[in-house]
Amino acid sequence: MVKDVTDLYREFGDERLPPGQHQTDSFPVLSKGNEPRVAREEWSLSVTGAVDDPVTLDWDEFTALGVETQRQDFHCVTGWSKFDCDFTGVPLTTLADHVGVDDDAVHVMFSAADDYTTDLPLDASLRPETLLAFEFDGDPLPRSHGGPVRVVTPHRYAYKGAKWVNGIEFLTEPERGFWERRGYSVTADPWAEERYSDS
Ligand SMILES: Nc1nc2c(c(=O)[nH]1)N[C@H]1C(S)=C(S)[C@@H](COP(=O)(O)O)O[C@H]1N2
Ligand SMILES: [Mo]
Repeated sequence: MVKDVTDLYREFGDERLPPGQHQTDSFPVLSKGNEPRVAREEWSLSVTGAVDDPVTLDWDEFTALGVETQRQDFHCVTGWSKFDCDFTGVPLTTLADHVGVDDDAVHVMFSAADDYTTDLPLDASLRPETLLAFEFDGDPLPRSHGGPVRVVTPHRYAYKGAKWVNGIEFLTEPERGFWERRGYSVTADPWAEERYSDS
């Protein structure tokens, strides 16, 4: 069963396509550098910081948390949007319930095997649409798109979704990730065109 969340834009704007974006049917790849090769059997995810029970999950422990498939849109800050992407994965909210997030957590830092990081306020992170995705359109997520596991954030520009994700840290003070340190927006709402940190 596919949960269609493509109408989430109604919360943020009038049009499904955010301002300044154009639609594409292809799925471009945007990676800052080398694309790490990580096998499912070697992959693990550490969840640390302001939580009751820090954990490192392997593949079986991760997928046992509970998996769902969502139909989502994908908005890249460079201007392209791709509609109707079916991603299968574990919602971040499910993982957060598993570790127990502390009351003083306000922000989240995601890290990846290519040393990419990205940060997002807690409320924008803990939405039902934030998925740790491992399948795209029913197939294992291709390595170029972040396989074995990447984060997707259909309510935010796609640089908030760390490909090859291997760490999630709940923070009591905001910190900035790779692009956020280079001038990109912390909040990154596509319908408000929050592309840069000074806009
Ligand atoms: N680990 C990692 N995650 C990343 C990136 C990256 O370079 N490394 N690029 C980000 C950017 S800028 C975008 S637009 C999306 C692109 O995802 P795609 O290559 O699947 O289209 O991944 C984001 N996540
Ligand atoms: Mo991007």
